[in-house]
Amino acid sequence: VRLEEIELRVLHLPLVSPFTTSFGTETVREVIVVRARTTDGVDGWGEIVTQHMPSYSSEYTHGAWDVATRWLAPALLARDAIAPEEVPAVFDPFVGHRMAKGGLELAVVDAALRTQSRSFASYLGAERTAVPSGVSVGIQADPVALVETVAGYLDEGYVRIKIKIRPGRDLADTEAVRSAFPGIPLQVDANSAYTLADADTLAQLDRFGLLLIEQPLEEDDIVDHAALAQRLKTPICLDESITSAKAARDALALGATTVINVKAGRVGGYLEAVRIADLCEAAGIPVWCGGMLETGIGRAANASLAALPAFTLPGDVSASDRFYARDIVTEPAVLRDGHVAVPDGPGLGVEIDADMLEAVTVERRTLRR
Ligand code: OSB
Ligand code: MG
Repeated sequence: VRLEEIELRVLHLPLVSPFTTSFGTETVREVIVVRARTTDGVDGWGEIVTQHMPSYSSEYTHGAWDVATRWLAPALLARDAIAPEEVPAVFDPFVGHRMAKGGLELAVVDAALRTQSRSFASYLGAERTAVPSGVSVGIQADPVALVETVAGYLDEGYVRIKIKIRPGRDLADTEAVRSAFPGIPLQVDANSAYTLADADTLAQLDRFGLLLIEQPLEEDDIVDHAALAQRLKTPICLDESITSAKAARDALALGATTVINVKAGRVGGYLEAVRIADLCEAAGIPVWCGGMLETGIGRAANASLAALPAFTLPGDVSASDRFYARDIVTEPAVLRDGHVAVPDGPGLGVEIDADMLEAVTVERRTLRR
């Protein structure tokens, strides 16, 4: 495609309930939406999944905004024409900022695929038409409230529950959910809140028959994760640490992880995410699709990614209404029989709700070639 302009918007989307993790509480999802317009007037959409603060990773909204408007978008607009597969090379001179790169890449891919009337799912190699849907449940006021919240999601049909934990809110919370729902597929996510010194506490999670524990230690604690893996029966699944296909290969080689959470934003885009899925599939490592409280844009893209054969565990691909009363797309993801449908229309297969997009935009910038 030949790009005419790139528009970036910061959105503030209210959440239906506060989302609490070991790193903080969010009540409004601050996120960046990208629109890439071709010289033929076709719009492609992407989403930069940074949050307000650099707390999940070093990236955050206005850091992404700066690098995208100052460096990344101008580099795309300087190209005469560009194919989706060429985007990573255009971004290669700029170190890091993977979420910013991933969101811009998605907009270019979407524009190209809409031009060709081809779906994102088929472009990625998806084989399923719907994906099993798990839900990520934030830390609640107490274990009783947590059990109530989980019961609500199970009633809706979610096929796998993930609860957030942090020091002091781990064993009792997990025990409460496990004893209320003995048979459900259950996993926990620590978002880097522990150190190797907590190994004894984390080993006590073994008795709850968890599918996995997600990212107990810090992003660069690869060797410590390998040491922790020796002390746990519960499989370790890295999230924050897997920043690229290379990082995934290294973590697997060192025995730091036996399951991988793939998030396109964290690894710099969907093309790199597919590479990670491919290498895990070749190594016999289970993979699932993580989430970053995506709007309908990223949610459609995640459903397509999760439909690849390598994705053998249910992902955090929930219905839009788990987070938002109204989405910025006209046909938000819904839960049906525990599954979310994989869009099959051109590009991401969703249309933007222009009124809603406008209503939640708090900042906007357009760059032209
Ligand atoms: O660690 O998976 C995570 C949300 C924001 C940042 C990090 C994480 C999460 C989630 C929510 O767990 C996943 C979702 O979008 O449903
Ligand atoms: Mg996680």
